[in-house]
Amino acid sequence: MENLAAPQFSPDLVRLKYLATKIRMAIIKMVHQAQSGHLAGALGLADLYTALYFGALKHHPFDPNWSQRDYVLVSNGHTCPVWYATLAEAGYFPKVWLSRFRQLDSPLQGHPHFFPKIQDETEINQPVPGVENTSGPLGQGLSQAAGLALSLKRAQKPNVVFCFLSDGEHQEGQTWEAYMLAGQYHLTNLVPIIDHNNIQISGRIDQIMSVNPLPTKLRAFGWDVWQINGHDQLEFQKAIRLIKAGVRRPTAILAETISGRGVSFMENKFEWHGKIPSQAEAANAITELTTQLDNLNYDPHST
Ligand SMILES: Cc1ncc(C[n+]2csc(CCOP(=O)(O)OP(=O)(O)O)c2C)c(N)n1
Ligand SMILES: [Mg+2]
Repeated sequence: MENLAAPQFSPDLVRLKYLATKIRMAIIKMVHQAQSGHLAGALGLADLYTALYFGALKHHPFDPNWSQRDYVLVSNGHTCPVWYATLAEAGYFPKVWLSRFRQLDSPLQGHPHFFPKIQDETEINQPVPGVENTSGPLGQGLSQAAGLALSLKRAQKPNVVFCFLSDGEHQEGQTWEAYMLAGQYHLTNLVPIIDHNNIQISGRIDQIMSVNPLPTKLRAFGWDVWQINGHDQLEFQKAIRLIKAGVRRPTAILAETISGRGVSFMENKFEWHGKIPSQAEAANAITELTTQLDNLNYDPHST
């Protein structure tokens, strides 16, 4: 029987929404199980991560170091539940790893660690397939990404470097040094993806120390800015396609997002930046997400 509640989306979009909802469920489970971690930013980024890894990115999950890949670096490391859940969903490593998030002997630490190769016998030093940089101290990731993009450009390599950043990180001076360098060296192979959710750890960004207007500031540093709805996955994929096709100046994607997206009682509330849900809250969140999944009426085995 036809599901009358099912929204009318294109088949591609239904698949992306299905994957993003599954990833949100994994995020809730990981943080609740670990009794530690960051939910709001991770849930808000699920649509962007899904759109990137399932359609826009040049990559091979089974060959993470493929020389022609696009690189993904993450500067706002506390949002890593969304990165780990997306990498697992894409096939970079087994999903069972997610259940050991933030455990002492787990490769999936609370902030991502990059190991180029196994350092010693201890499990914690295993590289996480797909993780290309270490993060946690905010404000550093764009410098890592700009250095990588500059070296790729000098070697005349075509790889593109994506870098996820939070809006809170734009309160850090080092972020602007990296924009300045990339503007000066015309790094059109570097694509910052800014999570503009207007929350940080203890309140609303515009009330604590506003970073706005970001487009005006970025343009002054030699950048073009594409402002998108961070939950419109097809708009995001289109922006990436156009940037990859060639741009006049380095171009950043400014994604307007809703923190906690997908769980009604977490949306737009800075308190959920790093709060751990109770048993009842986690169960309610999973119930809401399950309803969203059911309403999509998507059969993952149909494609
Ligand atoms: C250099 C540095 N200072 C402080 C922190 C602690 N901290 C972790 S997340 C965070 C909030 C920053 O805001 P944003 O990254 O926008 O958070 P979100 O939108 O994901 O809640 C802070 C202050 C940190 N990780 N690194
Ligand atoms: Mg923020």
